[in-house]
Amino acid sequence: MEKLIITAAICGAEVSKEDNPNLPITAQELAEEALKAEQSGASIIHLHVRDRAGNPTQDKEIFKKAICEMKKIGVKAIIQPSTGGAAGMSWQERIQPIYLEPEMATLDCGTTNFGDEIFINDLPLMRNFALEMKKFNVLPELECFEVGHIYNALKLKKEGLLNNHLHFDLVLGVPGAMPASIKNLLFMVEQLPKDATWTAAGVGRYQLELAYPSIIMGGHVRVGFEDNIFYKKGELAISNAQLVKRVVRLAKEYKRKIANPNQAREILKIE
Ligand code: KMH
Ligand code: ZN
Repeated sequence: MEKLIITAAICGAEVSKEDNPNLPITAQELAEEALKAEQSGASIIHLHVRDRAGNPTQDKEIFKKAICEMKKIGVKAIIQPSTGGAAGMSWQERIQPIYLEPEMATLDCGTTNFGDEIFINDLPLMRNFALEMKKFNVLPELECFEVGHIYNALKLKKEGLLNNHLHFDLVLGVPGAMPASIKNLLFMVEQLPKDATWTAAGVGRYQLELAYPSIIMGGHVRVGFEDNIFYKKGELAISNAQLVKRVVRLAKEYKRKIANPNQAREILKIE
């Protein structure tokens, strides 16, 4: 089995310091959190950023500041900005980090209910994002919140809008979207092309529950405050690194080795 890529989704757009005071917000906090997550075993940092008030933003300059700070303190992990931002943002706002030419970025593969909101990703938006990512040589992580989203991604591939390697993130457990269960994960994995790679991201307590089957099935794992702020029931996580370390321990039990950032690049065929 190939080495395990652990993604740390360190901040997200929906969680606040009131929910978990350990949430990183400023460029410096994000950088320190990313470095600790990487030192604990993460090889991808999925990145959202916040404005001065702590609200989600897709401002290119704020992304730039956080990424520069990360590089400055020695983060070697793949930095993967979000192009999802927060529900309700315009596509023009969301697309901004692509123009920093990161190695990777998310590409959300379909419209979905997102709690009380609607997260809009129609095909014209997806085509536009895919085209821009192709132009700037950014590897998309194909975010699928529903099984039909996989087929939207495959449609983009058929239309020639995606690079050769396909990497999916199967996000299960968002309220209003595909519930998190091993059966649903397996069903989604069965729809993927054989040569694709995939990560599972379970929301809330399902973060841990989906980590086990992903490790065994040869997938990869995403953890972090974006999807889950607890270490266990009633106990807030103290850091993203704490959540990463638990996955490393699990992988060890299953004899699955952990990919370092360059090994993750190899697996994802990032040049
Ligand atoms: N915040 C969600 C509405 C992504 O990063 O691409 C979208 C999201 C997905 O987080
Ligand atoms: Zn995200």
